[in-house]
Amino acid sequence: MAQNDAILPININTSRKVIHVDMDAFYASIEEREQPELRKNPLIIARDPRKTGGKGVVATANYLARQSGVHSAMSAQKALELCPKAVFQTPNFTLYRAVSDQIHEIFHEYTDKIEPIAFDEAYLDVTDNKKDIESAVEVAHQIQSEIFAKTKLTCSTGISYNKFLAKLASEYQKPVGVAVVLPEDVREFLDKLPIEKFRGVGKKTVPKMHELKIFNGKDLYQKSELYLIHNFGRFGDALYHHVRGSDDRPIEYLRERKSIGKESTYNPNLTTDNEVENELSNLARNVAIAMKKRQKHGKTLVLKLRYADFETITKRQTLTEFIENSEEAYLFYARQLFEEFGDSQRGIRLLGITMTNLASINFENITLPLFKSD
Ligand code: DCP
Ligand code: MG
Repeated sequence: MAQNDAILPININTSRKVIHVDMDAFYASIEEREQPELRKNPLIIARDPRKTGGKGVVATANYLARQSGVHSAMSAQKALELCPKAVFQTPNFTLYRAVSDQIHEIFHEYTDKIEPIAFDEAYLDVTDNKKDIESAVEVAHQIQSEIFAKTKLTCSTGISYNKFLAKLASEYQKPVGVAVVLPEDVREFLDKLPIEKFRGVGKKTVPKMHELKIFNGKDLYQKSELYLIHNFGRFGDALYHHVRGSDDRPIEYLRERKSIGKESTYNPNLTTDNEVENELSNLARNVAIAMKKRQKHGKTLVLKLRYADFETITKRQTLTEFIENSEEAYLFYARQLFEEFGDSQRGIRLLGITMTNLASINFENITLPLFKSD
């Protein structure tokens, strides 16, 4: 097929700032942190094949074990043959999940636009970040330092203007790497990249690439869009764009709720403290249910009330600790605010309780139950 099909200009959006974070030898590093004596040995995270009759696969291995050729997804038996001196450690997913939550909390200090890929890996869109840091490289440095300070674990970060390049960058200098791919460096960076490093080019595609004499980014770049579509279908089109440094996939983040609340209007108006107490209790219960559903707790409770004459006031109570996530605790603080600022005799047409200053509940910041245990 001809190589000189009409070249359609492609628009490359370089305005975003994307960081890809990937923890180094994640499970293995956590186990080494917990048991420092493991560090001297090749360490394989898998059930010991000598105890399972040879079953099981390797989740990951520390860098020492990797020197013997051990890698993720290999059978544990094969890993043992390659590295007989290795220590085998059964994975502890509860612990890894908790560390993952911890690093996500750090990400959230910078942006809520987080797309998790695995326990230890995420894309962050820091174009507009919460700390107003102009440089994405600076954000990446800060995240890396903070992760290390809080977890004693290292990660690698890649920074660029899209996901495809950011991920390649994070792999570029692993471990403990920070690599940036700027628009002006894309050509040089991708030209020399082996074809198997391109996203989606796996074991099955590599032989076909080689058949077509495509060994690296430079070879790929020479091929026309039609040629690549002809040979690889839709994936060929993606490759055509990627090798030009174009990738418009957004960071697919879950929108985090900034607050969780419930309100009700009353007709006729509430006119006694008893009625108010009952309604606050209903609202507190519903807020507690909604908070539990989203696995959140918060430090601020906001009481809203609207009087018969439509005057509306909101009053808040902020604690230094997370407020216990229960109907009793919410009712306690809402009642306190009402006693201080409310007046049932004026007639109340609306009440609301909202929790803000939210965080995800994890093992580190869980509040001890002061009101009751359930
Ligand atoms: N994992 C797994 N099975 C796989 C691949 C990975 O159970 N086939 C787990 C173990 C890893 C974690 O996911 O620790 C993260 O995967 P990575 O591919 O990021 O590997 P590592 O973090 O272990 O090493 P690297 O330093 O190469 O990122
Ligand atoms: Mg990793």
